[in-house]
Amino acid sequence: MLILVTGGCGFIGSEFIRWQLAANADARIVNLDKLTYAGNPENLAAIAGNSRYEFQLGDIADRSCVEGLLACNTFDGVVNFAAESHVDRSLLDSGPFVQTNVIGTQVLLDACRQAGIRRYVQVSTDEVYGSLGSTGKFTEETPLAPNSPYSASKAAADMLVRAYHHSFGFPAVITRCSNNYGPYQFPEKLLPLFITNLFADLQVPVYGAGTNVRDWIHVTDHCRGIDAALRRGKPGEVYNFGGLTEKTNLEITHLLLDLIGKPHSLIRYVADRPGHDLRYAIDCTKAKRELSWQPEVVFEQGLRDTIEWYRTHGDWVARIKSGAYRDYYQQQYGGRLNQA
Ligand code: NAD
Ligand code: TDX
Repeated sequence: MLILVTGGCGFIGSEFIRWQLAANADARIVNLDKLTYAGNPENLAAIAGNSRYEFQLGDIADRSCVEGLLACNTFDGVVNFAAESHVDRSLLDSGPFVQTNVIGTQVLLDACRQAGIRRYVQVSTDEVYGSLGSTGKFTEETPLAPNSPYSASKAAADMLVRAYHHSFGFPAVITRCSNNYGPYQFPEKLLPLFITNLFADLQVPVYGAGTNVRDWIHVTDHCRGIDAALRRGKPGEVYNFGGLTEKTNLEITHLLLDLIGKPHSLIRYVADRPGHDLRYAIDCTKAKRELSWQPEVVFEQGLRDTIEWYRTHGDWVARIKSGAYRDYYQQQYGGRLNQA
């Protein structure tokens, strides 16, 4: 199976590629990535020489690039991970979010439709549903009510995917997942930011009172779900994935402090995120019933393993923080970075 993965140098996309190549001997992958600040080719260093893997530098919003790639290959499926993914950045400047998450998805959909792609997965998020109160869970029928520019751009992309299926019969499925954790996550998101700060004896900034609730899922469970949706998903359908692990941000923070062995005085309460969604929780009955999928990683063990990964990959974190992975890329790909 030849799969076009977009955004494969990011956190979840790189896990999907590593996992796919290891789990499926017939899988071959082309990874189209623009290498934004979040795209790190070092995440795929372990498989860079694999004959079943190919990297292509490019932007999903660049029509000629995407059409050219689809003309040169006969893909059995496309998985669109490429996105601006950080809510706080979207509050500072929503422009890149609309450009990649909305325009990029539209360009990709058009090109895939023209090329006759037969399986397309749009990797979306539970944040498109908005915020829950203290009870209830998001189902695939929950109306979309995105609250941040990030989630609004993801919801717009979902609506385009839905419309391409409805209008043209384009064989797309949408997956909506809760908060991922695991290795290789860019250290701006809650878990890797707090873990790496604590290793350096720095304070951890808890937004507001820390009472907001997120559902946490290990990135490998998410990737197994995406693979199931790619291979067994029904065109036009939406599938929710979650980790069945709801925690307040303060619970997560205390857990990290205790597991890493640092004093609770390192907690620093800071101004709340504007429009901060209170609670996310996922009902993934449909994925269980129709895709035979369920989360497998136990949160406490997954968190311990993730902390250990960051402990043993201090050089990876240091290179990200210094921007040095761009030098690595220049060495690997002969300076084509400037074309991005
Ligand atoms: P990430 O920020 O770690 O990686 C994004 C990747 O996309 C990077 O490699 C980046 O270079 C690439 N990219 C960005 N713009 C591009 C463009 N225009 N063309 C080609 N490549 C581009 O993101 P992530 O956390 O791995 O998330 C991947 C996907 O999963 C996103 O669509 C996100 O919305 C979704 N998602 C994430 C989570 C989560 O908890 N992180 C949860 C649910 C859904
Ligand atoms: O410094 C922080 N302090 C803090 O209290 C950061 C970075 C976050 N938080 C809070 C905000 C959220 O309630 O922690 C929670 C998690 O924040 P993020 O890691 O930024 O994730 P979130 O905003 O929940 O969005 C994530 O999950 C859904 C991903 O970034 C999205 O890409 C995904 O779609």
